[in-house]
Amino acid sequence: MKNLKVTFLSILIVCTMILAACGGNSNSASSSEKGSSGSGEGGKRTLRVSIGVNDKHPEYEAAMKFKELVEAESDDLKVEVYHSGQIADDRSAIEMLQFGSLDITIPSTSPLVNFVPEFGVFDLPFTIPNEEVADKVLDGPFGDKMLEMVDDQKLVGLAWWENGFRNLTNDVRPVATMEDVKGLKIRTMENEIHLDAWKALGANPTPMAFTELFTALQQGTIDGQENPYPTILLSKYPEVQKYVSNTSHVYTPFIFLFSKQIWEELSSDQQKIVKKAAVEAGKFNRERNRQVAEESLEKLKEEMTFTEIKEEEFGKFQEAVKPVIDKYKDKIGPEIVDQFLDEIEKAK
Ligand code: TK8
Repeated sequence: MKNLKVTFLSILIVCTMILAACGGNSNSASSSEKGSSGSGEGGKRTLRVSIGVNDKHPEYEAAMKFKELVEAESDDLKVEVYHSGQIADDRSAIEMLQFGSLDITIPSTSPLVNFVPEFGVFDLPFTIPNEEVADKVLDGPFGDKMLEMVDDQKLVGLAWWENGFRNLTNDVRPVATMEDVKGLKIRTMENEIHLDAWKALGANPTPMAFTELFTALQQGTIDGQENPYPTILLSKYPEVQKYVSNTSHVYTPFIFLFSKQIWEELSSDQQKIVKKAAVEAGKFNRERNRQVAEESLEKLKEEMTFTEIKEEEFGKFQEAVKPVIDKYKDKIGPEIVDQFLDEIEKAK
């Protein structure tokens, strides 16, 4: 009996060693056949893209555009798009890229703060005033610098896509003033700046992955949430929320991330094709997202009670969150925050 156990164990060890030698861990992102030259071996490969929003969302449309552009340019690269967090929520998807068990994810920048604190600059409320300014800041030197900043985290930042301006919905009361926000149990992304901002506005915020949000709204474990109009409409929040207000309290970019480990296995031609497609699909995404945001607001006004927040009330919201901006300036990096605010002023 003992001999049998020893034989079995030695077979097991040998198998593991063989597997390790050919680097084939079962959940490696994409199958590859070694071949062409470049910065990596290149060869045939299927790139898996993970996004959290569903297949009705403009981000999904753009991910399919990315697939189309890559497959048109390359015979070796195939792209598979997984929506609705089928593979993972934003934060877990970023971790999978770091391990090389997923190729691409295009999350909101807010969960990325848990990996690169400087990205908190995009969570400072009431900073970017409109989409034109957002484009100038993201497509300028500041945007390039922030894309490079993920490098230390085994990630490659390739392009800026758009989630958009976030607006509050809830199921308790219309929100026209800060007074109306008091005590509302609001879900925020997993991001301490958002948590502190909503605390400063008098709400009772709780962090949660996007994949859990609809169920939490449905079960009433939370009163409300905040997202751009396309996400509110296309995730069917009018079915579980009565009130929506144009708080537009922060602009959230989507960032196109690639696993560094896998990136370095691509040939330089393949890297060029993927980069070009990510940027082009990003432009398509922003345009399309703005169109859908306008259409979504019109539909939301029919399906929910829409409350317009008055100019003077916005001033009170901005005043209330100022201490949050001061509090996180050091954590994010004063130089980064100053450059960001300068770029915004220049772009206005
Ligand atoms: C989707 C999320 C979503 C974000 C959120 O994965 O979590 O509320 O706005 O778009 O990134």
